This record gives sequence, structure tokens and C-alpha cells, in this order.
Amino acid sequence: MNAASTALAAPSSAPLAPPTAPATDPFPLLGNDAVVFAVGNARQAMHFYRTAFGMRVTAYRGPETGTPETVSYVLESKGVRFVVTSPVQPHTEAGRVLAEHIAAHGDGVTDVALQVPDARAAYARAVERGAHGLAEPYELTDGSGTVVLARIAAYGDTVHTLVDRTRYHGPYLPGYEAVDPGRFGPQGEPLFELIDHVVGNVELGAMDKWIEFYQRVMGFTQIQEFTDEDIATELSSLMSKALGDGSGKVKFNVSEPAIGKRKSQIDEYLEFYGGPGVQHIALATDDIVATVRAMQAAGAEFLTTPGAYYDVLAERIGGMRVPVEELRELNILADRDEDGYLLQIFTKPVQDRPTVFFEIIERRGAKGFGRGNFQALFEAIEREQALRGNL
Ligand code: TYF
Ligand code: FE
Repeated sequence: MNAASTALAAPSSAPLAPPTAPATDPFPLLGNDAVVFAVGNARQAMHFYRTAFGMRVTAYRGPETGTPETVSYVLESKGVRFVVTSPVQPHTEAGRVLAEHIAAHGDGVTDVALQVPDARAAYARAVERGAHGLAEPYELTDGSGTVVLARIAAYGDTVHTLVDRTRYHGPYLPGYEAVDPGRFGPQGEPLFELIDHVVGNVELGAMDKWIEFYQRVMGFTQIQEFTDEDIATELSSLMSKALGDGSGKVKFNVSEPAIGKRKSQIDEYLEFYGGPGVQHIALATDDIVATVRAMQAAGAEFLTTPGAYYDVLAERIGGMRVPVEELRELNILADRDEDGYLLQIFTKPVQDRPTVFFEIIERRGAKGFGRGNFQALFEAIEREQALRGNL
């Protein structure tokens, strides 16, 4: 090897800044790491996300792998990772934390974990900017490498674990074992590409505080705002603001109830969840028709939309890649903004309490969240609220 090629080769072995995290970003994020659900029965929740959401079980930790206190299944669909976890021994420290979360909230999201290039730097920055630190940076190591983790508080009992997995190549975290792909039966093609956004519900008057939190602590900027004027006051009224990180990979929305003639859907959530928490997780797909068909066939339940919505849809939004009749058949909503259009649909709550639900979204350029669908969407949510006697 001559001197010139040595000189050329040298920089490639030097540590490279992650391409999506420019040095100017004070809180660089590499993306969502995982959404962790604390549930009463992780084995059954795993089967739900495996069958109804077509997700693949990739890793496991529990009594058989040296963790007698708790059990966790990791599910994946391309860039989407969920972890469902339950206490096995609720009187141990690790079991108690989970058991208390479930007692307070029912099944719900405990952790919206974020992937960072440097968990120590991220934690230091967050705490310096006013985040409540829950766990100082710590390392976990096994034969597949080392992960550095730290944890800060978010709204309610929700947390953000900051995960640096750049020196790790195991299936999830040290202590987890990979699961044989056929272990729980045959699996089809993945239905989701990535997590599009995560929405939290907070109490009346607390939205701006949490919007400012993400701006100050994580350097997020506001993308969109819905006020109670966007949303007819007879309908279950809310205010909502959306934020994005510098890379565009992480989007968080925060909603609070607004005073209307009827009980806000946010109030219903807060009552049944026992306080603030994650309300919905939007999962992006490249083919919403195929995704919704597969989910529906597997038993996932979606909100429905009256036919009148589709009678004027072609007029409202032309030039979509999916025929309006197919959207009508599947109850898929459509909206257009300056940048393009989007297709979206909402599941019913995925547990008995009217709390956490999912959105499936296909973006064709649009960067918003479906403002034009609020009327139809909130009427659909109200029909469900009325059936539950909560309107
Ligand atoms: O994330 C959004 O903004 C949309 C619309 O309670 C939405 O998915 C907002 C609030 C809500 C339900 C849907
Ligand atoms: Fe959404």
C-alpha cells in the first residue's frame, strides 16, 4: 500500500458523525428506539401485535433467560419496535414498578425510548435544560457489545429512555435473547415502515408547558397547531400542537382538552388512564390499503366514516393514487396540504379502557397531521364515546 492510499484510508476509520445528526444540533437524535408498553399479560399482548399488527417477535427476556422478576417480548416491523412487558414477581423492585404502572393506568405506554449517538451527552444536556432525571447514564454489556442508557421523565408517568446502541449488535438490549423467527408461527410481510409520530394527552392548561419542554430540552420546533377553533366546539374539543426534531425523524404531539358542549375525548382518556400519557402512536406505511386489509382480516378494529365523507372526497382531494371507492370500503381518510396529501385511519382503543389507540398513515408528501379530517374523525370518536356512555 503506498502513502497516498494510506492517507486516503485513514479518515474512514475515524469516528464519523451520524449523517442525520449535524454537529450543530444540541440534542441529536437518531430516531425512535422503541415504544415500551407495560401490560397485564405480555404473552397475550405479544400475540395481539403479532397477529393483528403483523409484527415479528425478535427478542425475549424473562425467567428462562435469567430475569425472574419481569417478562418482555420485543416486536418489530421494519423501523418500528415495540416492547411489551409484564411483572412476573410484582413484589420485587423491577416487578413493582411495572405493577404500579398497570394498577394506575391499565395497559399503557411507559417509555417512548429515543436513540441517541451519545446518551451521556444527551442526559447531561437534558437535565441542564430542566428535564427531571430518572436514571443517570449506565452501561449494559453482554457478548454483543455495550449499550449506554439514561432516563428522563416526560408527561405523567411516561419516560424517555435515551439509548446509545452504536456499540451494540445484539437483538435488542443486553440480557435479551433472539427469538427463532418461526417460534410463534408463520409470519407475513411487515406492515409498517416506521413510527411517524407519538401523541401525548395532558391536563387542561398543561399543553404549552410540555411543548416548551420539548423545545427547551430537545431543541424541537413546532410543526403544526390545532386550536379549539379548528375543531367545532360541539365536537369533543381539544387543542393540539406538533413538534419535530432537527432530523425530521421524531415527531411528538401534545394535546389537552378544550371546553366544548360535550366531554372532550381528551378528558375521557385522562379519566380512564388516570392522568397524562401516550394517546396514540402513528405507524407509517407505504401501502395503507394493503396494511389495513391485512390488519382487518386479522381482527384489528378501525373507526368508521360515514359515506357522505366519500361523496365529496374526490372534489376535496383529487389526484390520489388510491381510488376513492377503495378508501370508502376501508374507511380510510384523506387530507391535502401545501406539500402533498396523506391517507390515515385510526384503530379503536386496543384495550378495554378508552385510552391507547393507533393511527396508520401513508404520507404522499404531506407534512401535516390531517387537519381536514378533524370533523369526520372527531364525529367518529364521539360515536364511540357515546356507545361507552362517556359523552
Ligand atoms: O396526531 C394528530 O394530530 C392526528 C389527529 O385526539 C388527532 O392524528 C389528534 C388528536 C386526537 C386524535 C387524532
Ligand atoms: Fe396522529
